[in-house]
Amino acid sequence: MANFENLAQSVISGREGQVKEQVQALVDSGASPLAIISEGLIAGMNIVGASFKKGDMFVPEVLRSAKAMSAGIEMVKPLIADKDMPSLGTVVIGAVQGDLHDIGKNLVTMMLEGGGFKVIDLGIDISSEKFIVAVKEHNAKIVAMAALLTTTMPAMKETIDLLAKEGLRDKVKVIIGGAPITEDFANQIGADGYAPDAAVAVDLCKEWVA
Ligand code: B1M
Repeated sequence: MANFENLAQSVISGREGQVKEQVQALVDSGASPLAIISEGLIAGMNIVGASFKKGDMFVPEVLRSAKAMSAGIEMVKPLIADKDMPSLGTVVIGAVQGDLHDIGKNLVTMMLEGGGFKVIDLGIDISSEKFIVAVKEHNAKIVAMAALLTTTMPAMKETIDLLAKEGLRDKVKVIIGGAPITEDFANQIGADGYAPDAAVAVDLCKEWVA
């Protein structure tokens, strides 16, 4: 029988087909779409985040869980008015200008969505100007930048400087990450935070909106 706990468990196991069946059964039984998301899909993903942080789950498993969770969310989304979708706020994310690596960024995106954020994923090779336009357009609370190359790290500072120039710096928090990024570098360029992995990124963003 489908219940929220079983659904959360299927997300944790990354069983997309099972997630879809259970979501459908819950919808058919009259369960609230919002409860399906928060008590089933997101609840499962929160456990995945915690296990990943402890080193009990690894990147491929997390990606599988995130994909299963997203498939479930896509099924219930049409049943919920946009304004009622649970959201902790909007995060604008992208790989900075010159950087084409997106596996880690995609993982962070999925984990943030699983954590209850609305995420605008701008993609790769994103200029400072594009980040600014997106922050304004989506009234974002958080800007999340990823860089995997030492040569693209300076683009993070350029975006932070442009946020300040546009009078937006006090309105958004900036989180940065990616393999070559360190806490020291984040401090040096004036970011609000750094996360070594996707689970810590979600925790930090949640702290900021609490
Ligand atoms: Co590239 N590459 N690559 N590459 N690549 C690295 C990064 C490199 C370290 C490999 C090496 O030489 N050992 C090296 C960089 C060296 C340096 O700058 N010091 C490198 C290079 C040199 C290059 C090219 C220049 C190669 C060339 O063409 N000569 C070129 C550059 C392209 C460009 O970006 N302009 C290039 C190209 C590519 C591919 C296209 C082939 C491919 C990318 C495919 C894709 O992303 N769709 C690729 C890959 C796959 C890698 C490696 C092997 C793996 C990266 C990865 O996806 N890791 C990488 C070597 C390595 O890192 N071991 C390498 C898995 C991923 C889950 O980890 O992204 O670190 P990661 O994400 C982590 C954390 O960092 C964190 O969370 C994740 C875990 O939870 N995190 C964040 C990531 N983003 C975050 C954002 C946050 C918070 C946390 O908040 C916003």
